[in-house]
Amino acid sequence: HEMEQNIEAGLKEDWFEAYLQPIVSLADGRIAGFEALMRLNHPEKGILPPAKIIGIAEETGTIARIGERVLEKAIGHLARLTRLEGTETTYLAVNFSPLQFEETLPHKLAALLLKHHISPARIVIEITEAVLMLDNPDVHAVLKQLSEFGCRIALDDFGTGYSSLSYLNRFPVDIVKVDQSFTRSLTTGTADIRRKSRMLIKGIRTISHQMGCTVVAEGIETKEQWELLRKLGLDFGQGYLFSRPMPIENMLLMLEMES
Ligand code: G
Ligand code: G
Ligand code: NA
Repeated sequence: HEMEQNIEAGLKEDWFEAYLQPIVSLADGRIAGFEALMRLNHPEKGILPPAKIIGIAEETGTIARIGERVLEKAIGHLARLTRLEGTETTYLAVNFSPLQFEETLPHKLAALLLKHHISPARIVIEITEAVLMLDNPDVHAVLKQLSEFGCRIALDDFGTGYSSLSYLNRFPVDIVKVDQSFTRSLTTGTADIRRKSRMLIKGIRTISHQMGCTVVAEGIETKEQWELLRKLGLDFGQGYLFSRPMPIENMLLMLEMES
């Protein structure tokens, strides 16, 4: 399989990168954190489609090695951003596949954080329902350990799964990420669809806040969406309106120009 060969070569030749996308406070647009997004940058073929790579890597089991590589890069990037900003207020969110919750993960993460002098409180572990649906006691134990270590847990793509709500009281979730389809339906489709979307988002926000979670909106592409989500009481947001995911060098340049 061609993609499997690309993945193996990428691991061997160090072509995997962690792009960064800012997560902003909806109140004032200021950067609160960054989400790391995996990219496989092939020297001849360019950036290969991440969703496809992750799908294949989850089937073949290489996702654990890829995840570790991306985590390493992303934490290195956070250390560079911290040196530029001179503060330790921003956080780093990293996506994790179900197969990455091995017993050794907390220890490996702790070692990386120590090496880069980063507090665990600045790390957000992004998982989807797929991780929780496994209902695997070992996975739960690792999540609990990470949470006790001081990392926060974010539930990604919220509202699109089978039983999103039921996970909020059974797992140590700190952050709810409202799927980008909700953001899109706020400003597209009939007036009735848009009104119902506002009600759904408001409901998710109320439940999440009552459970002590902060709420992040995904896929914000227009000022109108930003304004609506802010009025609906969501805390943070990310999307092309603020910035596309970009390599660390571009992010450093952008932040330097803004300061
Ligand atoms: O950034 P982009 O939209 O291309 O990402 C496509 C999908 O891949 C998204 O669902 C995203 O959550 C997932 N993804 C991106 N980076 C990682 C990663 O490092 N690990 C895992 N498991 N998934 C990732
Ligand atoms: O599943 P997750 O939420 O991690 O997916 C993030 C994906 O969404 C990434 O592939 C990222 O590139 C993409 N993304 C980020 N911002 C936007 C946006 O404003 N619009 C769209 N369509 N995709 C976005
Ligand atoms: Na994510």
